[in-house]
Amino acid sequence: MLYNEILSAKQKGQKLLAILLDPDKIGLEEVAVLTDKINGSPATHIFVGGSIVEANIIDELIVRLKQKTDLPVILFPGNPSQISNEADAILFLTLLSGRNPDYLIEHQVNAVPILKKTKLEVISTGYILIESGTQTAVERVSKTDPLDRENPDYVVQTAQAGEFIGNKMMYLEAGSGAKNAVPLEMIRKVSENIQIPLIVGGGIRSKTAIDAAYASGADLVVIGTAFEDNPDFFNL
Ligand code: 1GP
Repeated sequence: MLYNEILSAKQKGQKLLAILLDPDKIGLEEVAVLTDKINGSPATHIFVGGSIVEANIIDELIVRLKQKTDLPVILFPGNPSQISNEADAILFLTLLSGRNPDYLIEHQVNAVPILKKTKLEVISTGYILIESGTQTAVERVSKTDPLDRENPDYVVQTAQAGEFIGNKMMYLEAGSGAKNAVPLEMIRKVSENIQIPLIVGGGIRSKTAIDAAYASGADLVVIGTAFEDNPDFFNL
């Protein structure tokens, strides 16, 4: 099971890296080349998802990915229409930073009949959006406000609430293409106060920033835009 592998990596102090592919932003004809780059990178996982993707594109994208890589593919869905049985697992997200019931329970309920027809491993994941300097797609689509980047204690409290509710992982998100990534001090405080694996993403654009996130306590870092903009990002 993928979750057990992630948990065991955390326990051993092995850091994980996911490359996020947004099917809206990449053409199917690019997949073969991108997968070669991913195979030559330190990535341990591929996340697939975006705020406004159609399901039929996702299926085809994952089929093509799987032809070229053995890395696990985990869905990172914006809504229940983005579920594909071609993937290995799904982050079953709860937007803990927001107060929009659609993203707290409505989408999750609607996803169940779809998930029941798949063999996807479902990984309950708390999702906390942190203010990043400009409005991000997650804020726009979810119609929620991010949490204050100057108030790490409230973010810790939110992450702990998610852990008490039963989330198996926690995702600190600045938003794709964020101007400012999640503050390192916030990563540190959250990681010191939860036991479950900590994912960090949004606005991370350099190897130095990836290492700083790991050093602060991130177990898995997500890279989307930096790889999209330059598929040779990891070879520089
Ligand atoms: C977005 O955390 C991911 O959900 C990745 O963000 O595109 O800024 O790398 P970037």
